[in-house]
Amino acid sequence: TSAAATIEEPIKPSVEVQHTQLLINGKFIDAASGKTFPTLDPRTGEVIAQVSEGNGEDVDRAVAAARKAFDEGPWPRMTAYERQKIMLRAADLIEKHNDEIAALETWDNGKPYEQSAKVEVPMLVRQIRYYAGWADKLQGHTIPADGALHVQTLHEPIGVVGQIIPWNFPLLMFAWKVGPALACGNTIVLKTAEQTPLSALYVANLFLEAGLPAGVLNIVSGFGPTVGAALASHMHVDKLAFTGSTETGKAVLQLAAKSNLKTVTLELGGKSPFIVCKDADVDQAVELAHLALFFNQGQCCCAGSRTFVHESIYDEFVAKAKARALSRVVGDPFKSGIEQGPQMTRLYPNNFVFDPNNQIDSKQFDKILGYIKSGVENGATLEAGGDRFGNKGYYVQPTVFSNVQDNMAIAKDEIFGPVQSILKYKDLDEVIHRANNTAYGLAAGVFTKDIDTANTLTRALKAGSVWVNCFDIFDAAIPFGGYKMSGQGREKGEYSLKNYYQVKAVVTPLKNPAW
Ligand code: TXE
Repeated sequence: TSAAATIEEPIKPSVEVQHTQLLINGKFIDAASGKTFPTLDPRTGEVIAQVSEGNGEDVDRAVAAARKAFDEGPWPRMTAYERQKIMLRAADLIEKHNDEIAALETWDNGKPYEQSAKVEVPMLVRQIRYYAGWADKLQGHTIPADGALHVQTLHEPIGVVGQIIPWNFPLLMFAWKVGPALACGNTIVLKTAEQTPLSALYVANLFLEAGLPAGVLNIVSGFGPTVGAALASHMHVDKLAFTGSTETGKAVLQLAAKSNLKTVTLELGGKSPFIVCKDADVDQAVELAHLALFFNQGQCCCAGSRTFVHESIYDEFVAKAKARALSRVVGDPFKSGIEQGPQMTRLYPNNFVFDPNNQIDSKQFDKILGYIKSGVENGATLEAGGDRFGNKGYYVQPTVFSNVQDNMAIAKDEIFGPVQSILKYKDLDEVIHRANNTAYGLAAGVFTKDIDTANTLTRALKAGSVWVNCFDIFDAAIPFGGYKMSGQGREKGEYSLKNYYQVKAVVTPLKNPAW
């Protein structure tokens, strides 16, 4: 890969954009203001479609619809089996439209089409089926309390759930949020990221086709300070689930506290360590560390963005990591065999007038290039990459730094791009201390053949997920979430359901305690 490489004419996606309006009360409708915003193709910065731009009034309308669908039913009062059947039908429809949905996702987000089509849409289907499976297995307990009492717990849905999702995995974030909320019988108002509004609208329409009653799933596209903040501070939203930056996570938590104390779950940023031990097979470790960082253009909250390598294999590792980054295939994500597409682009949120020459806010792209510059200035060794890729769109060369020190910005901040920082360590206690010396705690990777080393590290690392000799395993049943400032609560798996039901204790005196 080189800076001089040119990106060819973009391949035309084989899908038409069908849904661009807000989804409120079972109908696709214009925003109250009539306003729209463009969503961009990160390959070129060109407009894919104009999408209805919601505001506080639309949030009110959507919350009212969700409120009605919850308070008057039928959704929370349907049998669990009925809810399950609707979710399973939706999963079947999503599976049937796999390729269109994948094309939409890649067009809007820039991730490789093969990743969308073979991994992410199938994972969306798997998630919905997984949660459908839970719908009829949620049950309370009977509790042996002191006294002549019959005590039981009912697990009841919380009510109207507000959900705010980011742009890096639009469909998977949709699945992680909507799946457990629906299984537990809640109704939803979801805000997609302004960068990637398209795929969720398409999939939501399939839920309607599958028989989801009106008002159960509402989608309000738009910007954070308007739609997102309105949801977080809404008095009739009972619970909020958010995935995004730590900074915005703090803001929504405050809005929730200042309004109606809705419960909040947060999945935030990270700076996850990937620790390569001295006994590791270097070739395997290089490949896994490469994937841990570069997957999805480096735009993963759990990216293994601090690669700690034992000093005895450091030089060999760096040389091989460099070679692997140089061989990473960057290009049009619709092309077969592409490993890395463009970075996400973003728009100005407020009163912006679209002009392709000067209004694109290439925030992610500029942020990444800024961090690369800081790495060089701070004295890290640039082994590979270091600049944009090509002369069009928002592609970044796979970049590798060695001799990275803990206090450098590239080792401390979430870059959210294809920039690997390789750090050297001497012994286990030292690397445990350094790996944990961060405000984040989302994930960690451990690469070793030694069971004792693995056991020590898995217990010592302060992170919500520790992957041993693997990384980025996102099975529907495995919980995911952050320690420290990486979040609150867990998504996926049985643990996620706790976010979406509340427990009612029912106490009844026994008339005849003898029985
Ligand atoms: O995040 P935001 P951005 C990190 C990553 C990235 C950085 C900035 O480092 O470079 O955050 O990305 C909505 N009230 N992650 O700016 O703003 C917003 O519209 C309510 C990590 O995209 O947090 C979008 O729907 N909502 C991450 C969502 O929040 C608001 C994924 C996320 O956007 C709001 C994304 C407000 N005031 C970025 N402001 C991860 N954990 O995976 C914005 N939003």
